[in-house]
Amino acid sequence: MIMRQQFRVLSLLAFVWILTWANRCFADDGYKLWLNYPKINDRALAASYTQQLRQIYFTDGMGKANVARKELLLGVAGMLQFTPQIVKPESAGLLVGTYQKLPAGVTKSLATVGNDEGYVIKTITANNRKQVVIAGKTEKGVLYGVFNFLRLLQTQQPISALNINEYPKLERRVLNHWDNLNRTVERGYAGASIWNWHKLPGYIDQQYIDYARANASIGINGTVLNNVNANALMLTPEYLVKVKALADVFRPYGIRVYLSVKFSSPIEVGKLKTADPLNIEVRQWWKDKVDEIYKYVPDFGGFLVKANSEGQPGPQAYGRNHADGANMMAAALAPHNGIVMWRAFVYDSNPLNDRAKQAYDEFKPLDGKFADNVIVQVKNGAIDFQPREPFHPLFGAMAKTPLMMEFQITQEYTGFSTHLFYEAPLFKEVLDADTYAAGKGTTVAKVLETKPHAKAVTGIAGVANIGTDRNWCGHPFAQSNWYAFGRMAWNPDQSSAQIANDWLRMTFTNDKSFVQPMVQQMLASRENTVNYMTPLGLHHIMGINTHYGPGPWVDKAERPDWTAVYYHKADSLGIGFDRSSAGSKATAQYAPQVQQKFDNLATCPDSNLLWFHHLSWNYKMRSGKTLWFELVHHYYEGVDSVRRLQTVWNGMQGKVDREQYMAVKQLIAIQMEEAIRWRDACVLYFQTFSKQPIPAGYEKPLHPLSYYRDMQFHFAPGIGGSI
Ligand code: BDP
Repeated sequence: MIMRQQFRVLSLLAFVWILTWANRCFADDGYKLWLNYPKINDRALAASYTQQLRQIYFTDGMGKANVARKELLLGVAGMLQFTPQIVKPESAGLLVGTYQKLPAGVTKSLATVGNDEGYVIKTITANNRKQVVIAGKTEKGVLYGVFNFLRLLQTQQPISALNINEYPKLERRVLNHWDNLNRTVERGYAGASIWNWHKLPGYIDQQYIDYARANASIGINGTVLNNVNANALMLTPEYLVKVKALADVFRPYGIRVYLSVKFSSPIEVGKLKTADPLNIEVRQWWKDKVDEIYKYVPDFGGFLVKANSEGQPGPQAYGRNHADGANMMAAALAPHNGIVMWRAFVYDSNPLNDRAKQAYDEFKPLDGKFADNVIVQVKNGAIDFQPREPFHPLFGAMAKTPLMMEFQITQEYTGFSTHLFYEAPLFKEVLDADTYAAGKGTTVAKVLETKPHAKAVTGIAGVANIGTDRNWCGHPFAQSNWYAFGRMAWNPDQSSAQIANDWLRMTFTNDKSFVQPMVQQMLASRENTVNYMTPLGLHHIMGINTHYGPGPWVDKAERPDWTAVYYHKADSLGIGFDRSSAGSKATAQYAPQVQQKFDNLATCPDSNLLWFHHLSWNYKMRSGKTLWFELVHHYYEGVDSVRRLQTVWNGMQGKVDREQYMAVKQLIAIQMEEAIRWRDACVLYFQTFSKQPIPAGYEKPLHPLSYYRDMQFHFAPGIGGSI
């Protein structure tokens, strides 16, 4: 008898062990992103959801192949572990569909939605019970509504009194892939390009479908498939048939395909002698090419163009301007409702006294000269996606031209995919910045949302951080940047904290003892990196070419504005780029209120100080410290904050999946090393000018400056080129 009992206990233990082991083997590798629908263990909550969702009604047209229906059922099966019954509207706890197809009795109790992509989710009382209705104006709206509803379940919100009315504030919410045809990704840190051009169009990878699902879940509705440093081959039938295959996969998820095009394509592909935008043959070539593209992809979105920038061909080679170039393509696209996203990231000629002024100088005179279907895509700041930049002056200067924001989701300048850097606060800082263009309160977000003319389109773009790494983005937390970009593109008013909170719950766990401290760490992470890389307004002091690691000493490059010394201007007297009215006068590109704020040392924020001013090492800061001391302090604070992050994360063991836990733990250790390297290299380098000691109380740098200068990083990732 005793033997038998012992045997039972032993078998039970073995069973538990096998389960635990199996669980480890099938650990979370991050592939499912925030669409991992784990079982809800809170019994009471699961029971209340189950009661509401047991019976579902889908309107006509939402048959088994409908992607919103599939996603909803997938989510319910995962979180609640059952398959709902599909019933008539009267018997349903949840009704899902487009307005016009829902029973009139139901729609009459719903508010109408803002636009074609909008939806409402409302709990109503009808047929003697509570019914939840997800109603979209169009099928796309329904899809977005379903994803929002799933988010409520994923984040364990009550659904008994819902009254949600949502619509996107910006129309074109697109990812820009800097993916090359040979599958390298320019500034990509998560493996190769997910587009397997060689196997397309015959082979549709499941990852394409999951990519579309993930994008739709956060409201992204467009994707530019290829690098802005474009290869003209993209426009040949060989590739267009592949583009069509991807467009067909994405269409049900409301995602349109766009292409980056090379300005010289008429020469390279069309064998013409010129690409002059005013040449009749060239114009005809683009028209014919665009007509051809629409035969493959009837809902093709349009072109993204990098011209006369970093060696890319453009209209200026023919004595024409950006508007001439953009309008030529716009004319070809207009009959199909396609658009041109023309980039303002230009700095082709001599940087003269300040590269930061170039885009404004070239584009401001063209305000109002662009065709109706052109939108000018402007990077968040005037230099280049630095950890911190003041908002780009063009946002306050183009009243007659639709402008589109370009953020960089991939972490080219913010630690590749090794550093935990949550970008939402960076996005938010720029979106909330006041341009004063049409008086106080004309924030950058408002500028983006406002249509300067009736036919204008609005939009926002993010340079994608996606690759073939199993977890898509390289760092588990880099997924939060893809996620946050989508959520903020939908509604720039959302808070970084709310988005972080949702993402953490959906990706890892609803456990508050995990979520709350990690929201704080995510929110702090942007400033942490600014501190150990480029505090007080410093910028562009990274390694040359690869942009990896510190390189404040870089003083030789093909062009002066590719060096670091051009930007920090450290000398025995002080440090910083004088862009004030007494210097390069870049501040004059802002509205007078903003200009004054940045010009005046009393009002210029510390965070932008050395962006706008060259100050002596002994300049007295607001804190009372000298500039030198303050600078050192920020570098050390940056490293200390990574230590804090490390401690908090170490305490998360057991709260999240082990594989994810270990991945982040190892990455933070690397981040720590790199943060120390940034700090030590920069402090030692700037010390050669300040000639002042590192104040007492700060740990000594690990190595002499020469050690950091001599470090080599062969094959650091992310170098692409237009191949
Ligand atoms: C820079 C990148 C370069 C891109 C360029 C761009 O280093 O690889 O081609 O931006 O946006 O930051 O065109």
